[in-house]
Amino acid sequence: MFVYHGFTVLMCNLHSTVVKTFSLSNMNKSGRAALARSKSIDHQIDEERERRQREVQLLILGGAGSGKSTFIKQLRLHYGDGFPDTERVKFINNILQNCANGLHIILEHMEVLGINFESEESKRLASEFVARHPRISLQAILSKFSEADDTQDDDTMTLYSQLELSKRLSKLNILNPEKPDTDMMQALWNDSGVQCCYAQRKKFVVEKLAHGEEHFLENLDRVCRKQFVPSVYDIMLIRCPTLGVQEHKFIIDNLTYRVIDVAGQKSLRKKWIHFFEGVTAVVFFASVDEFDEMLEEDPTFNSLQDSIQAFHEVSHNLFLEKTDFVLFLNKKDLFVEKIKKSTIKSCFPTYKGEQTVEASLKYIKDQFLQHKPGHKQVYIHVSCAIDTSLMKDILANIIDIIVELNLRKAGSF
Ligand SMILES: Nc1nc2c(ncn2[C@@H]2O[C@H](COP(=O)(O)OP(=O)(O)O)[C@@H](O)[C@H]2O)c(=O)[nH]1
Ligand SMILES: [Mg+2]
Repeated sequence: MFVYHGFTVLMCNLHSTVVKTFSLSNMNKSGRAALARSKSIDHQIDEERERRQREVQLLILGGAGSGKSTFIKQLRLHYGDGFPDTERVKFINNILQNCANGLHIILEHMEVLGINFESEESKRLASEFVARHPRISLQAILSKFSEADDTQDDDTMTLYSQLELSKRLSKLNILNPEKPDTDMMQALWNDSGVQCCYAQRKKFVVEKLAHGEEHFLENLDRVCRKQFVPSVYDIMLIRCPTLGVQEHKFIIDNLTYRVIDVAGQKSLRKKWIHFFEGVTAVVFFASVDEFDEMLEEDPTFNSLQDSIQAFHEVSHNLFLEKTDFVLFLNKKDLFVEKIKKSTIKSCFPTYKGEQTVEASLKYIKDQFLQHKPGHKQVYIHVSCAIDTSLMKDILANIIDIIVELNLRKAGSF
């Protein structure tokens, strides 16, 4: 598909040379046929140019869990179908999986912290729950992903084959595991030992509970009801890693936006390059609250430093030389909470500024900007992707920028 675009551009150039050599006088039959052909090509080129002027392509990049898919959900809310009830109910299984994952983390920490169940019955139920709904580890998914991927020749990977890969993974039944038993989850959640452990969640060491997992567990009665229809806020809080590539289409003010959401895990980033051609703008996500966290895939590497490195690499990529970037320093809400107790020195040992939100964010912004090529325009937003009203304003601003970038691109045809 991308090769076809390249071919069309080449045709445009050749064609304009051909047209200039035509003379209308003393034209014979074959000359008239050539002129007709030329007109038809002209027409096709005009159509292609118009189509391209009406279409923009946004590539969403960034580390795992940084907010890329949430950004697309916000686009869908404000500029797409707005999540009618028939679509919302499709998220129920994801929400129950998030609850199950949260419960797993709590059960693990009951052992770590030496907390007992209220009754022998709960203890038995916990073992049954763990056996019936084994924990889906990200590492297990990633290794399955690379197994399925091994058969692909890296140089020939196309959008099509990436989608094929997603399909194959879904057949492995890792991404859509069995629906967790709601009665079991409710019984466990109501156990006083489980509640006692949950109350001590700030002490969790093996893995912290995600914001969404806390929210869904605290609303377990509601999400387990038969008539449950997830709210927009519920949908924004779901954590469901994107492993393949998802393409979303939006039509906004006569412009078609093709938005490409890719996997963010470090081991899958080598695939990003396959989507660089024809991109109008890259929207790059980084979680600013990760300044004191290590990568799940590589616990020796700081997550925010990893984001800066990935930003450096893509912003310097030759395929994206003329592509402008929108940078989201996301999860400001979690950052604000964290900065009350810790400093960004764990990520930037030479930082000498104050331990305030403003000073720390300014420093982080500067770190990213120092890693971009000098000529490249980078539009920065400090954001909270789950906040629908804030995102409404940010999206309107981004759409203005994209329209302008597209006009500039059209001028260069
Ligand atoms: N508290 C908070 N959570 C966020 C924010 N942005 C995304 N999340 C949550 O972080 C998790 C991962 O987000 P997602 O968009 O799936 O990340 P992706 O891997 O980059 O696509 C989800 O549970 C989101 O609800 C934010 O700004 N604040
Ligand atoms: Mg995602």
